[in-house]
Amino acid sequence: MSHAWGYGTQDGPETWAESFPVANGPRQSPIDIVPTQAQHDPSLKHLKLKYDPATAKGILNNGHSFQVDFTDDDNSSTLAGGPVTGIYRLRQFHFHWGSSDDKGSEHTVAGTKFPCELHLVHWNTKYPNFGEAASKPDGLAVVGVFLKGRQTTFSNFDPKTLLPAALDFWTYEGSLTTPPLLESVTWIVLKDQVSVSPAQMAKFRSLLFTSEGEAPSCMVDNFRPPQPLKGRKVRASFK
Ligand code: B30
Ligand code: ZN
Repeated sequence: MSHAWGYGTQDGPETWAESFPVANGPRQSPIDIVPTQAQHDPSLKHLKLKYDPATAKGILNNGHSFQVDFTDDDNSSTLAGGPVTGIYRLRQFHFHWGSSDDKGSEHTVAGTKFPCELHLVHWNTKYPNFGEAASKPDGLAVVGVFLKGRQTTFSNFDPKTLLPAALDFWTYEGSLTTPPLLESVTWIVLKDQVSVSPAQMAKFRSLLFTSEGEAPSCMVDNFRPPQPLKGRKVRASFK
């Protein structure tokens, strides 16, 4: 599918507010996470992620990333615990990455950028479907995982294989990081990074933003930079 927005100079993050004024809203994402400013919250539950690889439907280049979609008509693949109440169903996961290893993540940690960031997107089952949930303040929960290039194997589509061993996280109230930038996301950003091989990063960077017949443009630097915190508190699940 194609969009009126993108990541270029003419249609990139600096221009999104013209069509999506919430771009300047009170709870926009991503943010720079400053660990020394985050407050450990002992009341945060441990994060429960249950993923059934059989629910993976297919893979799609959506013109701004690639995403893997999941069937979400039952609770086969879910997120619970952490900062959220109730059960959230996995809808899709996708990535944001850079043209080189010195950038690419959306969230940053004390200013540090990572080469890639995975987003596992879930919706609150107190709403009837993803579309309804996407406009509610507690409608979505996205788990963010930083990826760095390292010699390793990057196996299959079981989302669990995309996660670090420990699930220590930071959490804050934010938004979608692409238009429509809806302020409906409880962000759960994992502290530990996952390694991907340089060959895998090269494959990400060889995807195209463009459709057939257009002048090819590599899909790189598809990230929004950190947005103002505007008084929000970031909580940490760990000391
Ligand atoms: S993110 O995790 O904050 N980067 C959406 C979900 C998660 C994030 C950003 C956006 C989302 O659901 N957007 C609306 C649906 N999209 C999805 C698509 O298939 O391709 C349509 C759209 O934007 O208008 Cu692109
Ligand atoms: Zn994303």
